[in-house]
Amino acid sequence: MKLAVVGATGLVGSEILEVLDEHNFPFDELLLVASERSAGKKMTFKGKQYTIMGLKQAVSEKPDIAIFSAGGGTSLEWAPQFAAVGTIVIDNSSAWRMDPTKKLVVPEINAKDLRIDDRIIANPNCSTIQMVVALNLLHKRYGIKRIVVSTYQSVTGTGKAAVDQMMAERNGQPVDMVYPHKIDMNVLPHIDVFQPNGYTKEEMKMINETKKIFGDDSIQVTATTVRIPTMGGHSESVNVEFHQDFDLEEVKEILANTPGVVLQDDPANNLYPMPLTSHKKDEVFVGRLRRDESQPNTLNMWIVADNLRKGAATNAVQIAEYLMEHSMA
Ligand code: A2P
Ligand code: 11C
Repeated sequence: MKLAVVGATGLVGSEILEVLDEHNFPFDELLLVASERSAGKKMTFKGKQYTIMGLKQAVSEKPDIAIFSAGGGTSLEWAPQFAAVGTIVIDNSSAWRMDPTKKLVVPEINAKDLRIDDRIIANPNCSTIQMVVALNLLHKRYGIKRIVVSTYQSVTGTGKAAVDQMMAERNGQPVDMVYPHKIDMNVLPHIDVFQPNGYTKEEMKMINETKKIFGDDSIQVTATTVRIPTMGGHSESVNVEFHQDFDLEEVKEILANTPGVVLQDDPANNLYPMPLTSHKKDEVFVGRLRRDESQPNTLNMWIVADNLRKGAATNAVQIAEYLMEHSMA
């Protein structure tokens, strides 16, 4: 089993390596791949030194699986070249997600749709993943009619340069601006680029990807995505209207039994999900469960996950694990 991590030097790439290590992922050979700028440099993983290679060399090595996290442009150009030599690409970028010929996979929900000849598999956007994981079994039980989501997203979602901007602002150091405004002590209602309809691309990803993952275009979704000066994970306020009415105690029971979800809902003891307590965890944390008293069949919930973990690295590694467990790679 030959595994390539493309974008190994980046924020998501290094998280992938951590998750592979924690999960004891069974590979025989590991290829660490980055841009030609990094090719030839050394990196250590599990006490072993690796020489970083460029994409051309990595393709010639014909890995069984390549987990890509090196931006959409790199994926568009290189994923088909890996696929052509028989590699299964698990892609973290947005490049292939809405391509009708590609699966958009959250293992807990739709890994069963994967087929032996899928060569490029898309990993959804982080803010989408944590929301659909939390809603998965509730959707099966009550049927989602409409979702209204507002996010509070970590600067780690933008990459290392954004973390550097926030910390430089906080420490009074010279700042290289990544965002159009200061991020520390601020809140930006702006993630990714604005679209002609006034929504941002991040908001449209939440809308379109949710429908594709659940395989249900009738689900109505509206989103406001917001960047906040935190690092541990993304938080979401989700208002969800179901077709059928629910019992709050049953909702809690369903969530407690939903794969990948940890219920943290004990307001009397100040227990609710937070980025600080979700950091470096693979699970999605759910709390603040309340009936929306302004409208029938409607639930308010608060969902937090480490965007670099379940939102990116963990989900991609879980797809690779599924492929191995089902002898598809
Ligand atoms: P490199 O370190 O050589 O630039 P982040 O989002 O945290 O900035 O990380 C981006 C990751 O994608 C890095 O590992 C980076 O490698 C890699 N990358 C960026 N552009 C390319 C490219 N054209 N080809 C291969 N890897 C790339
Ligand atoms: C953010 N969700 O937090 C973005 C990062 O489509 O994979 C991931 C972008 C993507 O800024």
